[in-house]
Amino acid sequence: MLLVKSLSSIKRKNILLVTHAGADVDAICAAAALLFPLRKSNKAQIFVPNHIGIPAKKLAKKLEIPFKVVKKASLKEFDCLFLVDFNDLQMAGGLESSISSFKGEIFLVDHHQLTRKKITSQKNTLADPNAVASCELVFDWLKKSGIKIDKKMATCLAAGLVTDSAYFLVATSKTFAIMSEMLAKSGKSFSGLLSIFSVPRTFDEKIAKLKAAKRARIFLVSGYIVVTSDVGAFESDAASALVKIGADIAFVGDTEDNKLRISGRASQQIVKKENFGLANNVFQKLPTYFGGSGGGHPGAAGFNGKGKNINEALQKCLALTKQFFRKKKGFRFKEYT
Ligand SMILES: [Mn+2]
Repeated sequence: MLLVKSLSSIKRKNILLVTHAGADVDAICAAAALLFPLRKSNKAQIFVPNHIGIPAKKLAKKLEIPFKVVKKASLKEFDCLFLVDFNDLQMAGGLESSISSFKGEIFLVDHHQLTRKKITSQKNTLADPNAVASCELVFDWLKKSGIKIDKKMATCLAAGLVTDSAYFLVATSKTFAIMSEMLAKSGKSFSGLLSIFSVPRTFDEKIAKLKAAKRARIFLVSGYIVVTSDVGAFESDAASALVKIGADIAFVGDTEDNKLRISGRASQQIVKKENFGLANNVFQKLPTYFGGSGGGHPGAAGFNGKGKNINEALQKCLALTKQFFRKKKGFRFKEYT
């Protein structure tokens, strides 16, 4: 089933593992679960481009996962790269150009929707958009390579599964099977595992979510509620919050210094029942209009581009959503004011 090369055949190399910019728990954990075994017969380290998310940073500190946050770096000293939890080079932030000019071997492990531009060969790619987390794929890769998963690696894999499945909202039976095995191996209780990366909501996050709700524009698209809003920070948390309180799809964005940023979230119901995907149907199309890059998953996606007018960009998200539903029976549209 897995065609990718065995990890145990990689020896005496100088390896760099790279997460996506702003690494989340799944990204840093997938990288760590590869780092520890690879380090036994190679030199290996982790680079996180640009910045690291707060829960991921807390977890890395607690589990003593070594990593370096880098804005830019020459990668010439490395024999091979492992790109973890992304397949779009623009998600590599400041390392984008040094990765694209890298001459050595590149491996890729990821579960985001695949972009058309391939970074490396098929035989070095372990990518599956149906996997709940990159940690799920790393688990398969370790097993296939006959590598023993120790306590710390198990803790990492379990943490990545919990966070990227949105606490099992999008889990499959496989997620639970791996979770059960990893949690047992970690020697932790479930709440003990959560405490490794949970951070209390900050004041700013709470205000951002409430402001997003206050500024929301509410639309009816066929039978579904689509909400757009703008807020200066925590866009993705705000979009999740809007879905929690009733939206089927939420687009939340911000613009600053001619830079556009939009986060989208969609309910599992709309994803499953309508086969709607934020990455495919909306976010991967935004670069045509505003440059930059967009992608992610059916239920969670993001976009970074250029522009001063956030309303125009949010309206484009709405228009693309309408375009999807217009092809279906019983199309209706109105705004609730
Ligand atoms: Mn992930």
